[in-house]
Amino acid sequence: MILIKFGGSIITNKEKPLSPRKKSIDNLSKSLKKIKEPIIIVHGGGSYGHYWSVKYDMHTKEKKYNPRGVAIVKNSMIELNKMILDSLLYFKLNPYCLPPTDFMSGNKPITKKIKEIEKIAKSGLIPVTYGDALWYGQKKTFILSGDKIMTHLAKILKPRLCIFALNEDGLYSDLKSKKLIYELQGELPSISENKMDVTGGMTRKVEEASKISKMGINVFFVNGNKPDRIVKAVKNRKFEGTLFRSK
Ligand code: IP8
Repeated sequence: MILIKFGGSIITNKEKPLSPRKKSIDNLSKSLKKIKEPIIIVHGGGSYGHYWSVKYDMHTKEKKYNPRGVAIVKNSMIELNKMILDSLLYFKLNPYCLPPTDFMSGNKPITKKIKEIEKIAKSGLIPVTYGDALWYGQKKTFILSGDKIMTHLAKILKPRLCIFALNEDGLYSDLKSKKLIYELQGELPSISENKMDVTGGMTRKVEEASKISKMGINVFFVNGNKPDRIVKAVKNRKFEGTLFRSK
């Protein structure tokens, strides 16, 4: 089984609020058609969830309860999710929408529910979930990142490979020269940040990838604008991106 995260910057234009990148979404869907193994998709918030989280100031003060913000972030994620589902359906794939409330109780994953996701994936459906604003008791909410979902799912389901589709070729050792890091094991590179990203951007991704690779699972950062690279990695032909080799 393969876990794939569609990063927010690949499915939306992060520079412009509420702007989907429909062509990129379609290209990703089309290439997934070539993967015969069961897959689970997680997607990020991009200029939908992150935009509203910033607008409603939900990213700074963890303790401030903002029901209006929660409602609006959730609604925007459903809107973005619907575009992904529509695209997968158009390319004759069978997505099965799973809002994270289906397998999370507040900020805790529900093991039994997550195990069910594997069964769904193996039954010919493609579970699709996403980062979201979640309620977790009394007047508390938090933004659950799709990257964190990847770690929760990987820990319980032990997929063969985790893929993060980014808007870059992978991780660069130097941003100016864009020198790609082909392989990492253990050591974490330093990362530059994107301000719109309320859940921690590339730093968070690298942290989660490193946690997953320590579970004995290979993690691959790949350019989602070149979805054939995803297919090649799944088919073990070539890793054209950054591979966090499992430990
Ligand atoms: O883009 C965050 O998910 P991410 C989703 O995977 C929201 O970090 C609602 C901002």
